[in-house]
Amino acid sequence: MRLTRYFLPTLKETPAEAQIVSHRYMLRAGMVRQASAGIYSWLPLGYRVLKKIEQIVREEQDRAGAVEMLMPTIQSADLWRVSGRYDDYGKEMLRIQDRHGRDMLYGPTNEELITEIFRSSVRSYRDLPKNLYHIQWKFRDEVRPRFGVMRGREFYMKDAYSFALDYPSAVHAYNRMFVSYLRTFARMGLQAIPMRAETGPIGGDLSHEFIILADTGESAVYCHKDMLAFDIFTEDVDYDGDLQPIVDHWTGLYAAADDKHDPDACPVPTDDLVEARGIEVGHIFYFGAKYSKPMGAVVAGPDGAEVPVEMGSYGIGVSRLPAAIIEASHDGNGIIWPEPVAPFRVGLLNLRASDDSCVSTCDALYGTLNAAGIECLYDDGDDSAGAKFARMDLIGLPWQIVVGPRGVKAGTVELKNRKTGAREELSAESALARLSA
Ligand code: 5CA
Repeated sequence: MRLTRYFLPTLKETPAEAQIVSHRYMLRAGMVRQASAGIYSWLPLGYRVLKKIEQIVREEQDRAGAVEMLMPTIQSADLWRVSGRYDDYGKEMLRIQDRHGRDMLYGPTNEELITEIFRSSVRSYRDLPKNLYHIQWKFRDEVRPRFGVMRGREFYMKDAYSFALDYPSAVHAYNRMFVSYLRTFARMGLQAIPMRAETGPIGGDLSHEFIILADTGESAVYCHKDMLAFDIFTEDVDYDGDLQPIVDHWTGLYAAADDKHDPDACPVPTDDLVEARGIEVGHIFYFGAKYSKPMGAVVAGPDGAEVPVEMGSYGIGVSRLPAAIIEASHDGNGIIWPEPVAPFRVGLLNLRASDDSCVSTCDALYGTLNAAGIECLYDDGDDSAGAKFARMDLIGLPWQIVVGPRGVKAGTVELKNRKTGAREELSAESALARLSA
């Protein structure tokens, strides 16, 4: 992509309303724009990151055996009256009336709708287990939307819903999502710590939040200090096999979110307890028959008797993740994207757009990068070198190839690694070989 054709409205000034670094950088790097309180437009650069994150989430859900579908954003209030949550959900739910005076709502989550879909189509235990997910916009009229997309009112969530015949197979479904979350966040370069958590309006008694430690995190969290030394989980897993040992390993040490932490009953000695702040990037729930029972989602078991299905739900804050990743990976000059979620892998900088030899070197490199499928943002404009360096550092692409008149004469370009800051003078061919490796 040529920068002169792109839409990258970066800001020099730090926006006054942004209190945390991810919000500042997302605004300054031209990733998002606020449309109204807690509601954002995703500009091209931010949208590329969102799509990359969404795709990683999708691949790991599919790998774990979940099946993708799409439910609407607007739901009828009727189903929510059956589950009892129409009143329980309170002011966070955005209620709407259509022209016929029917009560509708903008879905804050989808337990009711998916249970209804399941109920109307599945009758026998032979069709179980199932896990259905979608990635869709949600709306919660948060009292305090803040920190940009971190706590929005409209936000993008992956929500999966599992259906099982009995408790053991419901736990297996839960474990599948637990393990797939470890892999999902690891692929984004994040160390997510599973922590025992309250279930709030979703319900149930077994629940884990997946937390990224960050000073700016909204949640106070507590865990045994040895959890911080756990290796990021990248193993291949057999999702049909016994996942309990993996879950036991990750839940064996104390880790709890604020609402589950009781200082008087904490089993960890003070010296071993880490008190920190964290960002909740995912939350999984097992809630048995909380929805299936009132909504009549039953199947005939092996003995012919009807039983309500055992359910769980599993959320990932897809639109929160770009901000969480920035909180975990930045420096004073800007964002440092981990490669798998970077909007482009390479930034190509022509330091002298008026110099024919710089232009031809850059154009050739750009062509080769495109042909090799290496995503490249080519700064082909005529800003000063300083402005180009600052912008590239701000938007945080993992690699920069810098082409200037002196290097072109000597037959070299500069390859810079954004994360380490390491720079190397080398031929254009060697730079390409390095990126293709
Ligand atoms: N139905 C369940 C699981 S599908 C559910 O809604 N869970 S949740 O309420 O915990 O939300 C799932 C994830 O969405 C959270 O872990 C968080 O990462 C993200 N999320 C929740 N509220 C917001 C918000 N206001 N802004 C951005 N992300 C949010």
